[in-house]
Amino acid sequence: MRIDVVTIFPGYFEPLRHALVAKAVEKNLLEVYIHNLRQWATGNHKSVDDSPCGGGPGMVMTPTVWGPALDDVAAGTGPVSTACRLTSAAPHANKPRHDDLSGTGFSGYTDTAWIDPARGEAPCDGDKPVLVVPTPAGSPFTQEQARQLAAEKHLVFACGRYEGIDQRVIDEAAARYRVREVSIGDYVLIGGEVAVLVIAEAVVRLIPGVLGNATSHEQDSFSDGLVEGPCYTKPARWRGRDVPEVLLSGNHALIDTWRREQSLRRTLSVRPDIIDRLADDNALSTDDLEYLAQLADDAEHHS
Ligand code: 6GU
Repeated sequence: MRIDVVTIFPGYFEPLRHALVAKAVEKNLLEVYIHNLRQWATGNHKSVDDSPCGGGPGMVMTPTVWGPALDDVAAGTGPVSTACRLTSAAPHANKPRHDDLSGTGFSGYTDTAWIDPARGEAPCDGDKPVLVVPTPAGSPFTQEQARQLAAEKHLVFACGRYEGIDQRVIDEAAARYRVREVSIGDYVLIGGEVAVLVIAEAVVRLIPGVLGNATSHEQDSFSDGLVEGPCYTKPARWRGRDVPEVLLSGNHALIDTWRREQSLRRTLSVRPDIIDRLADDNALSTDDLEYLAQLADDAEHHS
């Protein structure tokens, strides 16, 4: 996968040179390029914003800078043609590793183009890169979207600051990109940079080969719609608290049932909306429903 990020604060993306994303870069599963939007600014002050049409507070990022920037990122032209790849901060990072997947038959992401017919996209649009525009006015970013983005070959992130980017930039970019305006939650950040770090981490960990254990994200929160229950490690007793006995029983059928129940219990407690939705979609088993009914019963007897 290739990721391009356009921002007026390239320094925000230093964390990508560490930990998991850096691992993906080291394993040649990922290339990351960070571009300073000001490279496309003209005029003495290299300004990237202007006052909002119709009045109001703050500033709006101007289409005359964003337009050429996104053209160059899509085409690999201009400053993009000579941009430096982000490198891992780890020593020896650019030497091949014993677990390097290149040449092991992993053949890229061509078969899973994510098309959104609701946006008037046609199947041939699958060749276009996905332009992710983080904004509190976007549709909610979910684990399902992370999975879809992880199957893409080329993601471009456009970080807005101030009140946002002139909407014509986003509308017009649909000629060269599949555009996704996404929000990471119901609160307002100062700019899109931190949201891009969040989205990039959620996506990169799902690229095949990035996580050590191929099945470890099959058990993630949200992979089956529920949040995960609690987890434990040794020692079996710590400060007078015991690891739940079932986890030490070696009975994997019992353990699976217990984990499912813990997951249901925690989801009901922190995200009752998820339980309601899964029930409406008939996505809960008879066992699940029985356990939830039992929880409701217990709650009744305690009140
Ligand atoms: Cl994606 N961007 C900004 N600027 N603020 C946000 C957001 C994104 N998601 C929630 N708040």
